[in-house]
Amino acid sequence: MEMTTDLVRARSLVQRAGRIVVLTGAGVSAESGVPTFRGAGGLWRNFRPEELATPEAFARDPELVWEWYRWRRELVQNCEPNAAHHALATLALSRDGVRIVTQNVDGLHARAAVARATALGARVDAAFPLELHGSILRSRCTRCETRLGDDTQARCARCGARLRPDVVWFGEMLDPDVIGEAQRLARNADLCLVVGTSAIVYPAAGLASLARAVIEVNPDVTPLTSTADISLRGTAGAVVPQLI
Ligand code: BJW
Ligand code: ZN
Repeated sequence: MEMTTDLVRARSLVQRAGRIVVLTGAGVSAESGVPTFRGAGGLWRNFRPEELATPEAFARDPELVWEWYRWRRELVQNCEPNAAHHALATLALSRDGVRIVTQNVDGLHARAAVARATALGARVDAAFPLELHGSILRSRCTRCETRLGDDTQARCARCGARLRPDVVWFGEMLDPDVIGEAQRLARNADLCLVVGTSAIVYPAAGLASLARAVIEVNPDVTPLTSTADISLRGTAGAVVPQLI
């Protein structure tokens, strides 16, 4: 991508912003090989994600839903963070006041954070994302508070109830502490950098409009495009490293 006027303006906005919230979606992981939800390759056995990522689907057919999640766990474990994850981790580690807030459940921001922090000899915390929709790498009990790392057992060792992926499905509340913290960060931010989200799923999509300025990075137009201060049409892996 050549240095367009928009890219030059966007770089200067990033440089001048004191506080930045980075809001990411599935598009940031597309170049790592993780399929997005709503684009080509988003289907699994002809199911749309909206048909499987719901409490109703899990109640109806937990084995089918688990099969989808096990397939996705294995897929993301065989993917690597890409240039966009690494650039964002570097930004968060190299400056105060930058926080990554992700809708993704794939753990790739956290893996990039560990890799960059190790390389820079920095503390990793600043680059760990707030995970709005949880993580497919964890399971949790459907009855008690038990949470587990990657695990294949079907039932909770403590209470015997069925385990489920530790993610937020449609119609479920986000963790109030997590969304509350994300909203506080966005309200105080000079800039929200929105990368690779269709911006149709709420309350995550509402975060951008809380910040003073918005830069969007997406190959396609989204509901945020018309109100964004700068809209950069391109892929995360190509644009984000040039921006930072
Ligand atoms: C690239 C690229 C490249 C491609 N580089 N970019 C207000 C109005 C209307 C409805 C609601 C509302 N408030 C709440 C709702 C209901 C609902 C909702 O938002 N529905 C809308 C769809 C209309 N929200 C909820 O249910 C939420 N809960 C809630 O609000 O509780 C209170 C409540 C309950 C009941 C009623 C009302 C209120 C929970 C939402 C949970 C979302 N969960 C999922 C699944 C997580 C687990 C899993 O992964 O299995 O989260 S759904 C799925 O969508 C996933 C994602 O995080 C999320 C967002 O998707 P994302 O990341 O934007 O991906 P895509 O695929 O949509 O887009 C990819 C983008 O990347 C595209 O734009 C591409 O162009 C781009 N791209 N390649 C950069 N290389
Ligand atoms: Zn339990």
